[in-house]
Amino acid sequence: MAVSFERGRLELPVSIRERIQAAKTASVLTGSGVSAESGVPTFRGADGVWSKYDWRVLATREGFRKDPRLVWEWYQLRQIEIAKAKPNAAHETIADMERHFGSFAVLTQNIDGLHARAGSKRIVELHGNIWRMRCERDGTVITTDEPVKKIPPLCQCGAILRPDVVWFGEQLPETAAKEASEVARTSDVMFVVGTSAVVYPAAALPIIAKNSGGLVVEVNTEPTDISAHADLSVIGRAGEVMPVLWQLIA
Ligand code: BV8
Repeated sequence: MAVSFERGRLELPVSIRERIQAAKTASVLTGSGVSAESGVPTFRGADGVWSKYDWRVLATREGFRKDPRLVWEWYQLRQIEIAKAKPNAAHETIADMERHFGSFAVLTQNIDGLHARAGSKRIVELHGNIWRMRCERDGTVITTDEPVKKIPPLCQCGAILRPDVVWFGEQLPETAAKEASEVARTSDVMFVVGTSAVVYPAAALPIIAKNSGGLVVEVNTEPTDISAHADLSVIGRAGEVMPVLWQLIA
């Protein structure tokens, strides 16, 4: 069922509200759309990142091997942008929601760290984190809180460090993938916020939740590939919808 969020008003069906209020376990799957109102660009859609940059060059291991400097320049640019961004009302509402349910997890495809900055505690980072870099030779992992200075950054073993993110064609971190599937299987309700649901295996998580008997509530500015599977699909901006939706429930 699709409902639109007009002039700050949301018609939440009683059956949906009651199922969420009765939920013991809950999860939120987020994509770049949840950070859009914080000024972080999304990937797809009209002026998305992939309409300007070639993912084969910038978001694959082959691209990094070919030109680590270029890839680091792109991640440095994004670090500078993300450093200026602040969590928005959607991130803050999701942090509030965690305190309400017995068991709660944020499953994010985002690498911007904004959920943690908003106060969320249990976060499964499916695609890594832009503030971490790692050495593929000796396993060193370095966390920074400011944009990388020297490009490309070197490990003390001499090898070039890479961003600790998941590129296309790379497996998700095993622990994150396992935990996310377990969370999806056991969620009485999964909120799916700001993702186009085209990138797998993350996009399969709402289907796993649905097939396991969970309620799926989507919040997006437009319909997506999983809208047909959602019990409720709210068309609106996450930063505006999430606080109102949560107020109707909590
Ligand atoms: C894997 C890096 C096993 C981090 C990203 C061919 C070769 C190799 C692999 C594949 C292949 N074909 C298919 C695959 C699998 C591939 C895949 O799914 N491709 C898709 C595109 C078809 N997946 C993978 O490669 C994954 N690994 O499968 O390993 C394997 C191994 C070998 C071979 C095969 C398989 C790894 C995927 C991770 C890729 N990493 N980025 C970074 O730099 O950020 S991709 C990128 O997409 C980000 O991670 C991002 O998080 C992710 C998903 O995008 P979204 O977050 O959903 O963002 P998007 O812009 O798409 O959508 C935003 C949504 O928000 C929109 O719906 C919009 O309407 C909405 N919105 C906008 N504003 C708002 C809003 N909603 C609410 N409020 C708003 N204000």
